[in-house]
Amino acid sequence: MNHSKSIQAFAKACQFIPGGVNSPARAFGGVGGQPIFIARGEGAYLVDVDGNRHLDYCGSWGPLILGHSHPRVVEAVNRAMANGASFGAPTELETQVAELITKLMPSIEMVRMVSSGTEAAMSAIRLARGYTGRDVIIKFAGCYHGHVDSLLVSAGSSATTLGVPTSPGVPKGCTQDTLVLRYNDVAGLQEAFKAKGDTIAAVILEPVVGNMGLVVPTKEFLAELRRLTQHHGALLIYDEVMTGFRLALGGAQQLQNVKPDLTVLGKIVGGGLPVGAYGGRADIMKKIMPAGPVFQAGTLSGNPLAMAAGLATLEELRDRPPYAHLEKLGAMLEAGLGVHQRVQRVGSMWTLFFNAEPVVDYDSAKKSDAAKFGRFFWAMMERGFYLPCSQFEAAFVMAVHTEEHIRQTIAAAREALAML
Ligand code: KE4
Repeated sequence: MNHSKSIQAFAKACQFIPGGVNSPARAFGGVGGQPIFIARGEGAYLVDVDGNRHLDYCGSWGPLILGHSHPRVVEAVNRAMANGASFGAPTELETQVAELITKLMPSIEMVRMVSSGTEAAMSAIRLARGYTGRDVIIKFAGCYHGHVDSLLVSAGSSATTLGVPTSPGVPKGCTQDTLVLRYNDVAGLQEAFKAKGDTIAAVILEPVVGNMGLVVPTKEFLAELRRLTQHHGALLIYDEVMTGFRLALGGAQQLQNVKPDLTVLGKIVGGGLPVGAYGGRADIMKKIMPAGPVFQAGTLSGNPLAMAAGLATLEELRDRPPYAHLEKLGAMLEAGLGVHQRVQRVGSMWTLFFNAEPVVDYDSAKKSDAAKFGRFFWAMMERGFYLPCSQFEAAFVMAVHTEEHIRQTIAAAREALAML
């Protein structure tokens, strides 16, 4: 596969952009080589600047559950653009998106739009502390909630891929109230609440983890988490930036039958445009300014173009739910790849692990052979399949993928694995 134009594009980008990319997750740091520059997306495919077509399993890291350039989304954004990009004043479109979110995720009684998952997580943490009057936040090693100072501790995703799970530049003061526990560790959770229960403002987690690679919570872990937070007056925050509207129309909380106090959203809720959101119980959300004293603001929060893309995406998912199709394709892929390698999957989120053991937390995830994943990544790339460029990420089946796509992927993976 010829990548000469991508190589030129990367060299030029590196003159003006740190590392040549606007997010380290795209830097191919976990797989070696240089990033491919994309010219356009077409349904299930990416077309790069050298004209190579790639069957896409990254989907912009999750937002594009409907596939690239979905007609309903393109039409909605064009219509919105014709009316003007942004007003710095409220529009009815924002209310439509907010109302639809509350219908699709009943635990969300009120919701505030922001412009990224990071901003949503940061705001939810501030709100939890403002509402409870407490400071301690519990997160889990390997989970990633965006580059929030207070949560950039033992963070997954590209922080792990590039070896900085706790970043320089984050002062101790920002993380002194962040307690990092082991995912799926019920005893650790019980000890933490026994020791600090009345100081804990909230627990935030990925209810199905994508950022260690795909890790599934045990039922006991989720049940004890809900029981302990309720008992100690701490808030349970579900970070559904990746799982929201992906694992079910109502997200992981619908699948797990858990009612979190706050939910953090991103990715799909923006349909590929910059949207984050946080929402939950009305009594908590009413603490957010101007209704309450907890400050949060944003020039482009609820931006009309982003709202149009998000609304079109959510309405399409409501009108023609793709979840049975996504489950069927995901199960096909798991069965086909699982013969050769460990595959961990929930619905359309999956990770092929180079790891002899089940991956249940950050320690077990880090035992994966990331170098071997890198060789697999490039072997699949050369065969026309674009995977997330890290062992510590989830891949995504899109609604526009077909059974034939899955068969082609399994055949290519068999070949690629045989030559590693
Ligand atoms: P953003 O700020 O990137 O919109 O969202 C942060 C975030 C929050 N919570 C979860 C569960 C997330 O997965 C993310 C972002 N995910 C990564 C990929 N795993 C985004 C890719 C990137 O950083 O470029």
